[in-house]
Amino acid sequence: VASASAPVEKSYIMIKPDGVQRGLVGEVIGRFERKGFKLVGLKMFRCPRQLAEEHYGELKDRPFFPKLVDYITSGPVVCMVWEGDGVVASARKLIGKTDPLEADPGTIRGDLGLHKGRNVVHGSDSPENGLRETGEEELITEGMNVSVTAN
Ligand code: RTP
Ligand code: MG
Repeated sequence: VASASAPVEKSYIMIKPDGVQRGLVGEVIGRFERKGFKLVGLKMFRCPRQLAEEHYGELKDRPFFPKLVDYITSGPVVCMVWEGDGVVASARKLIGKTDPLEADPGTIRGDLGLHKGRNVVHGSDSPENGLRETGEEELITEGMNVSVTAN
C-alpha cells in the first residue's frame, strides 16, 4: 500500500538555449501535454553559472563540462516540472538518446536535433533526481480543475 505522504513522481524538464532560440518551446511543451502528464511548474530564466555547475555536478570531471556549462548559461532556458506516475522514464523516452543523431525518429532529439552539445532539452534521469531538481516552492499543484466556461 502506497503511503499517503509519498511524493508524486516529478521530472524536471528544461528546454535548453538552442531549443528556445530555435522557437521549439511550443513543440516541446505540446509533446508533454499530449502525452498526458500534468504541468505543475513553468518559468523562463537565465541559468546562473553556479546553478548550472550544480545541476550537471555529476559530470564535473568530464572533458566537455566547461563547454556544457558555457552553453547552458548562454541564453534563456524554459524550465518545467511535469508530474505523474512513471514520468521520469517516460520523459526520457519522449526526449530520446543524448546524441540526436542516434535518437530514434519520433523523439524530441531524434526529430529536432543534430548535435550532442545542442540537444534541445534536458530531462531528469531518476525519480530521486527528479525530486532533487524540482524543489517545491514554485510548484502549482492545486486548482487545476476549474471550469473553462465563463459565468
Ligand atoms: P541531459 O542531462 O541534458 O538531459 O542529457 P543526458 O542525460 O541525455 O546526458 P548526460 O550524460 O546527463 O549529459 C548531459 C549533457 O552533456 C552533454 N554531453 N556532451 N561531448 C560529449 O561526449 C557529451 N556527453 C554529454 C550533452 O549535451 C548532454 O545532454
Ligand atoms: Mg543527464
